[in-house]
Amino acid sequence: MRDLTAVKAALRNHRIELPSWAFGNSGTRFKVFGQAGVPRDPYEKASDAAQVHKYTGVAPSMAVHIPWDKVDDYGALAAFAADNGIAIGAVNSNVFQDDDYKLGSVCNPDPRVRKKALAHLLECVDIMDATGSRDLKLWFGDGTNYPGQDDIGLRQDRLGDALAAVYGRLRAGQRMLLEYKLFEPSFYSTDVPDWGTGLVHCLALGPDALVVVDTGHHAPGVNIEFIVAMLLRAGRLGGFDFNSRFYADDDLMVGAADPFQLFRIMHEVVKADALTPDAGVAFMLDQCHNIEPKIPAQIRSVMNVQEATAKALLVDDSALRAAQLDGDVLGANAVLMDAYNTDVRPLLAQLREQMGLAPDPVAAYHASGYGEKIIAGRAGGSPAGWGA
Ligand code: RM4
Ligand code: MN
Repeated sequence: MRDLTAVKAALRNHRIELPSWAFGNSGTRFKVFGQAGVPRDPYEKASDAAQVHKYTGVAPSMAVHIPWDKVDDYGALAAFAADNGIAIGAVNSNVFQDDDYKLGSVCNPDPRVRKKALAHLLECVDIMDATGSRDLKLWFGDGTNYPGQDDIGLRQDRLGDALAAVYGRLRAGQRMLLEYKLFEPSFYSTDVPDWGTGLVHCLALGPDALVVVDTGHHAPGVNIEFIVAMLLRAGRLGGFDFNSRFYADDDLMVGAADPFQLFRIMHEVVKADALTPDAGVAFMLDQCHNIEPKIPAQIRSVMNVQEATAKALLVDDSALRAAQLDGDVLGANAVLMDAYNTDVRPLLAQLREQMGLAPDPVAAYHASGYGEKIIAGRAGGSPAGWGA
């Protein structure tokens, strides 16, 4: 059992980044169910994200997605966020929603389309300069639907060229986070389908190119914590896009489908001493709240990450190591399960009180009246959404 003061200090310093798109309307390809009070622009998204930070104390930044969060003056957006107690975090590119990208973006066989996609990625770096963001997060929907449709190797060459151009444009202190996803929107081949492909590209680029693990982007049954351990060993884990899935890329609340998996992932992070902000792992949420209210869902998600992290911090490392070295299979497993089965909610409630926060963030949010205020105040205009 770790020293509880140290556990609380680690939880207090942990930072979780919120996605701007979680506050806008979202849905499936069947239907987007609009909600009342949804932000109409990135400023209102930042106000909502600030609420999540206000009640959790550990979510001081909001990632943006371009062009969904396009504004005239990114410096002004960053200043507005700062006035509200948060920062603008990772800048996410979007090269998957333009008619030109039907056959891909940076891997497209048409050089005109590749050039257009690259220009967008470079524009995202300009935005980072203005917002002071450290991370550029790249996810490509590129791929093919039919065998023979395009050349797998040539597409990798095109990808490598684009990544090198973007990497070369980064300034000191800026990083490129490359995300992989098994399938969808492409169904036969995806150009960055797995962590191996991501890592190969990052290794070719340089030390500021790192892999992002989106927990919803694997085949069912994949041992995600193994991937996390391997990327940490290689010094190439740039961060997480946390969410949970029952089937494919469901983008449900992290910790909802499989809290044990989240604990196992956080156990690898804690073992590698990668929890503190200076370790360089960005703990981001990438979720959509299609049927549930968005701000409380984000608060709940932050709490779920905190609970898994607290349990991971409670693992008795020396007992675990002793059992492992003894070949004590059941003993080692019992040490891990003891930590997982600990109810950490009282510990987290106590920590929040020590941080000057309400012990129950969801209840405190509901009591604040903010939800009613935005429903009344955001009546006109068009609600933000992901426009699919
Ligand atoms: C993608 C990927 C990206 C996210 C978008 C919304 O599937 O997960 O990280 O920016 O969805
Ligand atoms: Mn993601």
